[in-house]
Amino acid sequence: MPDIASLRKTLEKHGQSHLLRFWDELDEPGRAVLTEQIAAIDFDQLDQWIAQYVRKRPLARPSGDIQPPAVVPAKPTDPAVLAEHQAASQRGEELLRAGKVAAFVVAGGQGTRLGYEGPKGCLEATPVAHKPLFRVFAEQVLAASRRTGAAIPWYIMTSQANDVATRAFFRQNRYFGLKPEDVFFLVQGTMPAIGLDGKLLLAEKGSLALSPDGHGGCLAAMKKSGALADMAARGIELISYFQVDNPLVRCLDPLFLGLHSLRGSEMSAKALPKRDPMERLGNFCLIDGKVIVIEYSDMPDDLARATTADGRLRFSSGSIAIHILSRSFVERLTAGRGAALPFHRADKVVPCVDESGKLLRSDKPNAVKLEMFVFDAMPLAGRTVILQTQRNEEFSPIKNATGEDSLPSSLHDQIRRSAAWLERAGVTVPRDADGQVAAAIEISPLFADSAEALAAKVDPKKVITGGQNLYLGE
Ligand code: UD2
Repeated sequence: MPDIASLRKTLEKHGQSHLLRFWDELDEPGRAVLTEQIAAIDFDQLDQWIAQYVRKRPLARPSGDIQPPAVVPAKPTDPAVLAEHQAASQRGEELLRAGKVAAFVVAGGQGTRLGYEGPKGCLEATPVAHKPLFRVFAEQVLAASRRTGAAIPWYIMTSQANDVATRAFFRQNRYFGLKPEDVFFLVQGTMPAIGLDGKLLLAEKGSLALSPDGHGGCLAAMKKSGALADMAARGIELISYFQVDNPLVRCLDPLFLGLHSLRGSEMSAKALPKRDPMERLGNFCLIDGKVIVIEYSDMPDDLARATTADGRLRFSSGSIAIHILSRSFVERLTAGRGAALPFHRADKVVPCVDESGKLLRSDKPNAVKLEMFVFDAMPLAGRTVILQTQRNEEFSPIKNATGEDSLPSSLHDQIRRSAAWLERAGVTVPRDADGQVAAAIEISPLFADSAEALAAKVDPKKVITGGQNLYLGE
C-alpha cells in the first residue's frame, strides 16, 4: 500500500488532490479503503481517458465506408450452406464432447430499467416452475454436460455490487445441480465516475464514486481473476458468451460453436433481423472490411432508417449479444496492459459529496461514466462469423418492467416456443380463437433443450387441456 505522502504527490501531479480533502476526518479502516481505491488507478492512463472521452466528445458518426456485413442465414436453402450447417452442428457437438467449451454469462449489470433489487439472475422468469434465470442457464449447462458426458465449466461475471449476493444464491440453491468446482465466479472491474471538469467524484468522504466498467470489462476480468488460466488448464478452446437477461438463449449451441470453429473465427456473433429501425440492438456494420457493432444509441438516424431498393432495412442485422470467443483471442487481447477496448461515454447523474462534505444530487448529468462493450472486440478479431437466428427460438430478454422486452412478454414468448416445439413433435396444443396458446407450458432443458430433443422424447399423443399448467421436467 502506498504511503500518504506519495499518494498526495501523485494526486497533485494529476490535479486530483481533492480526493484527500476529508482525509483527517477518516478513521483507519476508512483511510485504508480510500487508499486502496486510489492506488488501483493508473493516473497516467486516467489523464489520457479524460482527454479522450471527457474533454472531447467521441465522434458520433464512425468514419469510413459503412456497408452491411455478410450474415450466415438461420434456415439455409442453398445446398452448400445447408451442408455447412450440418457439418457445423456435428463439429460443435464434438467440441462439447471433447470438453473444449465453456459457458460464460455476464451478470454484473444493475437491472436499473427493470427496477429489480438484487442480481438479475435471481429473478423468477419462467411461466410454470418460476425458475430464476440462473437456474434456466444452469439446467442447459447440465443438460449439455449429461448429453456429451463432458465437464462444461460455467464462468459467471458479477460486479462488486452483486458478487456476494450471487455467490450466496448459488450456494443456497446447491449450484442448481452443477458441480461447484465447475462454477467459477469472477468480478468485473470498476471505473471512477469523472466530473464534467475532469475531476474524480467522491461518493462519500472516504470513497470514490465507482461503477462497473461495462460487459467489455469481462476480457480483463477473465485474465485478472485467473478464469483464463483456469480455462487453459481445462483445455477449453471456445467461450460461449451470453447475457443474464434472456431466458430463451441457447447457452451452448452446437451449430454456432461448430461454425465458429469450421470458419476459423476468433469472435462470432448471433444476429436477428431488427423488429424496427430503432430497436435497442447493436447494429452489425462493415467498415473497411472489419465487422463492427454500432450500438443503437450511437447509430446515426439516417443509417438506422436506410432501406434497400426493395424497401427492406439496409442495416437489418441486430446484435443480441450472443458470442463465441476463442480463448486464444481473449489471451491475445489481454496480453498487454488492459483489454484494449475503447470506452463509451455516458453522461449521468452521480450523487457526490461537495467541498463541504455534503451529499449532493444534481438534477442534470454531472459526471461521465465510461464503459467497455464486448462487441468492440469484433473488429480486433482476425476472422468473424455472424450467424442469423430466429427471434421466437432464441431471444426474448427481460429488460423493462412492462411492455416490450419485459417479464410478461418473455413469459409469453417462452410459452409460445414450448408450444411450437410440442407441435413440431406432433402434439396437439390447445389454442384460443386468436391462435394464442391456451395453456401455460414450460419445458425444462433437462427434459429437452431443443425441438429435436423434444421430438425424440415426447409422446405425440400427449393430451394438453386448455388452461393447464404443464411442466415437462426431469
Ligand atoms: C445490450 C446490447 C444491445 C443488445 C441487447 C440485447 C450493449 C451495449 N448493448 O443492450 O446491443 O445486444 O443487449 O439484449 O451491450 N453487464 C455487465 N456489466 C456491466 C454492464 C452490463 O455484466 O457493466 C451485463 C448485464 O448484466 C446484462 C448485459 O451485460 O447481462 C447487458 O447489459 P444491458 O442490459 O445494460 O444492455 P442493453 O440491454 O442496453
